[in-house]
Amino acid sequence: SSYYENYHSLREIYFWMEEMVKTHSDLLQKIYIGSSYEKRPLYVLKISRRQEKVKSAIWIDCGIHAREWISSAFCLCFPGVLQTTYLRERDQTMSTLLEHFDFYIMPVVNVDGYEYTWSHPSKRLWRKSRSSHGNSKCIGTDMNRNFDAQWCGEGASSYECREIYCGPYPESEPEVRAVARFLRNHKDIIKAYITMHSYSQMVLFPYSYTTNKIMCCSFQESLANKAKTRALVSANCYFFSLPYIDLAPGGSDDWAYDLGIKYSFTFELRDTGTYGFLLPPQEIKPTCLEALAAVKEIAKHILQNL
Ligand code: 0X9
Ligand code: ZN
Repeated sequence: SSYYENYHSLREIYFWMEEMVKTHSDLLQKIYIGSSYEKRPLYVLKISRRQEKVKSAIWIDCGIHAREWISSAFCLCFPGVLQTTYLRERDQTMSTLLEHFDFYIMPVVNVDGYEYTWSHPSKRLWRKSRSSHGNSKCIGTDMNRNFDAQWCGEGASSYECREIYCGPYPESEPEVRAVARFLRNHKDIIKAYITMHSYSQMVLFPYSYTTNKIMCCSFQESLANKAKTRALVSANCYFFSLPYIDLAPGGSDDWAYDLGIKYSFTFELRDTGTYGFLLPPQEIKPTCLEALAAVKEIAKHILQNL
């Protein structure tokens, strides 16, 4: 099986990024955006057909939650697919999209947590960062409760030991701060914010911090229909939906939306619970292809409505 049909350790991912930018220096750049709590570098890959003009961009991040390995697998396979379909076979949609958009891909946001799930087999289901603040009893902040969007309101916890701990203050996590700073600095060109999570096979849109439905529903419906008929290459259904009945403030999607990025989505990739976070490697490729198809649909929609 190919590189993209397996999960990879952080070491391998760093190495892969290095190799990718070396091999495709005409198309890929690696941007350092900061360092983690445990001082690991945070990188974003910029995919860009070198052109004179400043282009619009689409941001995709992966691995906000440590245990959601399929998320980072997506962020690796996207450039991988590009390498084959765009460069070799001249995929028409992809060429068109690359003519108009740059892509910013961040393969692992929560590098410390990801490493922890790999190096401590008994901690495979770790979710949070690995930071410790003050003399807190427990380690880790939920990065998807740490963004400055109704931070630590109902649906997050101010207790350090909870899985949904919001941290001591908004952007207390250096990884969250790095992402937020990058998005703030590029908010005029970034037209879509997409964040990959797992699991449940849904595409969520703001808000999660209030029950107000802001992006609902015509765009979502048309996209959902397209997704059903075209985008989803497998039989798997992704439902577009408002997140939950339960509130979940401090999330990156809501924050990006309020920053002014009107197309803001959280993808919950496969599966629906059979394997959950322990999704078998055989499912990486189909998951990647169906999510990629949905990303393309979003990009096409934005292009038509720029
Ligand atoms: O609760 C989350 O952070 C996400 N689900 S997960 O199972 N991957 O943890 C959903 C995020 C939805 N968006 C916001 N809460 N803003
Ligand atoms: Zn998640």
